[in-house]
Amino acid sequence: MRLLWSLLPLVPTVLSQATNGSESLIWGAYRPNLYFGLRPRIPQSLMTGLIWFGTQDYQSFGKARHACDQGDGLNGYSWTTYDARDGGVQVLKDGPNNIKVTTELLKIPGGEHGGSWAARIKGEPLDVDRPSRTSFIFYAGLEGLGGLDMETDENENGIDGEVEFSGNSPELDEFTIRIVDGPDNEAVTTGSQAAAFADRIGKTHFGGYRVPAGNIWQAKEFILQDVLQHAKAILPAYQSNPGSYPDPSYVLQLSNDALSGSNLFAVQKSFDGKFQFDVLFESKSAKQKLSSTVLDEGIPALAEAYRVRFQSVFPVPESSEQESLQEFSQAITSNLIGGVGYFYGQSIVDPGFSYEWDEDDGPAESDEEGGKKVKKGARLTEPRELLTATPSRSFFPRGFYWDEGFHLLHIGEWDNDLSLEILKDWIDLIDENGWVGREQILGEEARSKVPEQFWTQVPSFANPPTLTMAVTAYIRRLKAAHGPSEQDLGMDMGLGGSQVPLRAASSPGSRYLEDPELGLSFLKSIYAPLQRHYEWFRRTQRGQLKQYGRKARSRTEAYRWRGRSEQHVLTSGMDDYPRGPPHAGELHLDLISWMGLFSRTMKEIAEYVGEEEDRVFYEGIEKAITDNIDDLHWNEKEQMYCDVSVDDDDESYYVCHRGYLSLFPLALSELPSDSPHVGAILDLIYDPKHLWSPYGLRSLSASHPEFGQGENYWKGPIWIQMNYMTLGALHTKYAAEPGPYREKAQKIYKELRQNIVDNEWVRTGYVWEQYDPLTGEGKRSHPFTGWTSLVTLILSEKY
Ligand code: 6A9
Repeated sequence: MRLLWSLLPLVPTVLSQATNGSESLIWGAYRPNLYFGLRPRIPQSLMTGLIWFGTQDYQSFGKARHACDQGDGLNGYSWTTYDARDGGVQVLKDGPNNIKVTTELLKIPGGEHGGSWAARIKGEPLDVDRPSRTSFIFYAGLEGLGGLDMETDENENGIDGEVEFSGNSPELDEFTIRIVDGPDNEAVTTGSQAAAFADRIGKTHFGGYRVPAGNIWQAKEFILQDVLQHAKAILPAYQSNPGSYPDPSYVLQLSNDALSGSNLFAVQKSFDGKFQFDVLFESKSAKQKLSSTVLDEGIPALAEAYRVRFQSVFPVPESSEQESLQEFSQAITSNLIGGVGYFYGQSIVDPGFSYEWDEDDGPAESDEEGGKKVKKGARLTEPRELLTATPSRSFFPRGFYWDEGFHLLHIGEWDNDLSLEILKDWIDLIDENGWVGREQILGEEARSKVPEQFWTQVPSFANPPTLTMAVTAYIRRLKAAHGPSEQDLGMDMGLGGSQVPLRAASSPGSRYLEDPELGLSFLKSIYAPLQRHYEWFRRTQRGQLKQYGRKARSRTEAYRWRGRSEQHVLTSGMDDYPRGPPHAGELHLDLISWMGLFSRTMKEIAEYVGEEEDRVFYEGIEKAITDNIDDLHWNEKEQMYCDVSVDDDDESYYVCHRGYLSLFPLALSELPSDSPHVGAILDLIYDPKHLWSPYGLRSLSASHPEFGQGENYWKGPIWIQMNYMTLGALHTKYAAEPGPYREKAQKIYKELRQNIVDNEWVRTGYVWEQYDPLTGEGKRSHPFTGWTSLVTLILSEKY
């Protein structure tokens, strides 16, 4: 989308970095837990945010908006356009305050310190026949070294016109922030006691605070406290006659006082009806003077360029609904990328924790006896940084390991190099033993969104290894861009010659796709940590084979999730999916299948980086795994794949629960197309008594006694990632390769894809964590963009 800048006469044509380098990723909406929060990808630096409340009454102040919260009762909020390099547009419908808020961000490259940006915050009543009175506070706070100062003349009544701050920090260098009003803002002027407050009406109010290091993320508390103090100073005078209380917009104001040495500043504007104001951040070394015109012209150009490119990267099949599907697809993609956050801070680990059945030989020995070299007890780690997508901006605004593999498949199609930057950060989290925590709760702000009992991560617990899917997807794109064309390979797809669409076309300006040498050195740089990670899985999640007699062809490949409890296998990602009782001898079908995928992807990576010996090694393990999936996990009587375990008499037995677990060997393309087991799984998939619903595949068979029972998290509800995996396997393998089940696979593929697309939530744009297996309605956390954003890939058939 670099072409955008050629459309803008205002912006110098010689831009320092018109590439997809990491320089263009320094600024972003990297506080996705907030409705609108910009920060740079720098550990301690400038943090900005937006707070607003209604002034139609006093109560609405108690519901001031800042961090995304389902309890705020917004009628939806999502980026509708968002590109990490250029910026985007977000629409927030605040029904309770009768205001539709739009936040726009335009990133403007230039200079040596991450560039400049311009943000516009505007609003209009949702219902023009009802009042819409609001107050908006924009804040900027500086953490770490440097300074921030207000340059504007002010007095105790506030500020007229533009507000300017200047600041500096080691990484951002010198910058200014200006806050500029739109043309037609109106303040409330007619409320009760207007005359008494005339001097302050229509002014911009402000506050400056000295906030201790590491506490800027709590800006809302400091700022609203100031408003409250101000209100408390005014209101007692009216207490004798509550009917005489001033209009809230005259009272709920910042104090217009900034302590010297403040590192957090807030600027407040109050409106009656429609409004607009801009925040212009100028990086001094870019030598550009921004004005509101840059937004007037830049945002429509960005939105149009985005729309056009979106249609070519993620085409939606032709139908009468093509346009609305396109809009949905564009919004979930934008919100996924607009939901990328930058996190920095310490996390909590407990290396000594384990359940009694986690150990192969009974409970772990304690330190004192010298058996285990780990120290028990939770402790803080060194601070770590992470750029990552987030599943849900309100509920889960942080990184989740197995979610991220799917997010990266999607992001990589839009912005290859962004997906590699994120991947690299995750790979840097792989510790010296090869472990990565499932949930990345880095720093106090992230921790504030998590109940304490979930804070601690355990370095012997895993999560499905999905990150390498992002690596092999990148290798595919590289090959498409530089390898022999499909035509050369004698695979002309009937598209009329050489114009086979290359995936590389989806990431214009991608340095890592354009330069195969750079690509190769990137892959080589992540290869060793990936190997360490792989070995960690094979070592720590190994299952015992001794009770399984001579059944297994491979004597090494069997796996078991560590860290399960009686009720949950959180590590598997399918938290309450039915399993057998915990036992050191149980073997998990999903984990051995994931290890098959991990081995296959490592094989492909080894091949690409030219590690022939390793390639042969991974291929061998992959084969041993597929052998053992059949030998250990196939139950001929039930005609399904199952977990297995060991009873009190040391006899092995099957643990069979029809549902997502049964699909794994197929969903991860581990069965040959002509295996009769493919036929059995397809029957299970297509049976409405079991997994088939008009809304997608259910996690548990509708005929299972536990269907819909208990927590009912993974006991029936429809999850989009499992549907995506199954569709992918059908599309790329079982419906594509000749074989006895091909036709059935094609039919199921077509109908399942249609069922997903036909869902009501696709039409309304309200996306949820999961969907009801009987009605298709959204369930649990909302909005929840991760998982469901895969619908973009399903629509455009990118697997
Ligand atoms: C609980 C409660 C505000 C559960 O999407 C992230 C994960 C998935 O990886 C997993 O497969 N979700 C799925 O079963 C959400 C996990 C939330 C755990 C933390 C904290 C906070 O409530």
